[in-house]
Amino acid sequence: MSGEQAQQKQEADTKSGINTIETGADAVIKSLENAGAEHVFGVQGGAIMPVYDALYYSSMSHITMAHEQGAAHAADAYGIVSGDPGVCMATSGPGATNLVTGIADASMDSDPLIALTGQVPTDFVGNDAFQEADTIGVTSPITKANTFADDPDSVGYDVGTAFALAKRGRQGPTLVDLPKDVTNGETSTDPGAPELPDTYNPPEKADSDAVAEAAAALGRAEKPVILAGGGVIKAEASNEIREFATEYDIPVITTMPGTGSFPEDHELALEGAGMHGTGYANMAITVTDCLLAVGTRFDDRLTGGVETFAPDAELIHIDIDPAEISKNIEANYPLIGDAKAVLDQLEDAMSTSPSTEAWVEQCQTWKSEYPLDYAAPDDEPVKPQYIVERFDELTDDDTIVTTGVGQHQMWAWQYWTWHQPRTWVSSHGLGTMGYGLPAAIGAKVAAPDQDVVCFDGDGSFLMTCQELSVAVREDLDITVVILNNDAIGMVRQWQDAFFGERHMASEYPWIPEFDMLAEAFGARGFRIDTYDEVEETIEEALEYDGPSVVDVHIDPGENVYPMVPSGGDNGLFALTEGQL
Ligand SMILES: Cc1ncc(C[n+]2csc(CCOP(=O)(O)OP(=O)(O)O)c2C)c(N)n1
Repeated sequence: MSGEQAQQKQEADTKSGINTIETGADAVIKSLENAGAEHVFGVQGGAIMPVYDALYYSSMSHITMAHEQGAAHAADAYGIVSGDPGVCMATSGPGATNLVTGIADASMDSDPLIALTGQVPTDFVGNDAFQEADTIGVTSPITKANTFADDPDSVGYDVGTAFALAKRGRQGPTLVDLPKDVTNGETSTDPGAPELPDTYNPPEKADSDAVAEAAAALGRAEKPVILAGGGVIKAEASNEIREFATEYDIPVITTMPGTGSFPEDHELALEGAGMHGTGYANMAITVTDCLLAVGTRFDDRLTGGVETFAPDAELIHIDIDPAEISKNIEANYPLIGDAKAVLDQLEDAMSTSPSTEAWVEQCQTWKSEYPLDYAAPDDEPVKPQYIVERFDELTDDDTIVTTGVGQHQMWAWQYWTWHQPRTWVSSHGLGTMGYGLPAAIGAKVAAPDQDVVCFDGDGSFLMTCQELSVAVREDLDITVVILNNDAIGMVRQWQDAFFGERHMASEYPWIPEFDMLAEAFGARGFRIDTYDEVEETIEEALEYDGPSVVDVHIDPGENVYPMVPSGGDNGLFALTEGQL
């Protein structure tokens, strides 16, 4: 190392942050630092190199991912766990298009994320230059806002605005496309703290007359239910939900993104409703006469058929985004505003308490009639539900769980007991296989003191398993549990139920030995084939201080129940295939 290199290295190691702004790239990094960002997930490449060069002196750490999709999912999970936008970065062309799945995922789940993409120099745009893609065009439908930076003096503001927009109001992904001449261009402008555009004023409080009417409707109800969506967690309104539910004795159902917003060991918890929700949640949501829905977009996996969804209920819908009101389900009492603020308003406006004693008792009866349950005979392969339960019992309540997409995701959701917000990190709206491992990396970076367990499917793991190299390099203590059924099981389950058992392209005649694959990456690998091996292996994997993979060979024939078929009636959930 030359003397100059050594001095540079020493300066970079002090991580003092950007002190002097000389280029657009410096302004980009300074803007992120001003916003309080601490980590960037990304992959290098030609058009983004000036920005990476500025990162050399930054106080932020950079986690080099194996694939840009991994960078976007890691940043997305970081945003879910920390509440602050996760930052991902990629070069132009394939770097940017590789981010697209992760950005779309964040968009569907309203997760705070900022993507910075390199772009060819402005003069080359439109010439089919090397690694040119129309990133703005491609990401317009899947970002809350995206900007083509056109001036070194304003590029720092563009990044600050994108950061602020990702976090404020209805959260979501934003993107700034950074042409190389702009990031290389001279400027000395410090963008200061991130600022929202003057034109963006997300609502805070709801109209007070509307709140009074909603409070009166709730006071008259005999069978009220609270439906807590992802917006409750995003708005930090979990305490308000708990206080409201407890004060008025109202059972609480959580949507999948709302998981963790209400503790499932509470007697009023009915857990999740919808396609693979609990029988008791689905009974309650079908029979309720007043649904207080908070921060939910009434996704079709939750509602089933809209005609049969909560057919007898008056709907009070609290949401920060007016576009969600009556989009899928007609709202009788729309309350537009921040979930936390509006719940406070509603609480103040309540003059009568609903009398819910008989209703709560009815919900308890459903709980005992339709418990989540599975059979686990000794002479059959290990059941996935048992593995989820044992991990739950052997870890702390604040353990963060990430997942891929498929049956394993549903078993993790159903059989884990959720205690806290920001511990369930999954791909809900987009349903992205491969989300689990990079999400575990992002979650661990956001919360280094919490355990992180990723439940994955063999198919989902194969989509992003290269990110294991990152977990090893960064020495991240995460445990990946593959519920391995030699198949893309959720597809196989649907083929059995709806496609005459024709297993077209859903079974894997050969898959890698995942424990050995883990070891090849430098992680610890474990394998479970029988119940006898479960306890000791789980303990060993959890105790290992670094990334580990537990390849659990589960019963390949196991299916997820309860199930409401797509577009079906939640009240007619099936407990077995024969009932579908
Ligand atoms: C990227 C992507 N491709 C395809 C699908 C369609 N899909 C949904 S679930 C599923 C099966 C997932 O298999 P696996 O990860 O092994 O989990 P399992 O269902 O077996 O638990 C598939 C293919 C998807 N959700 N995401």
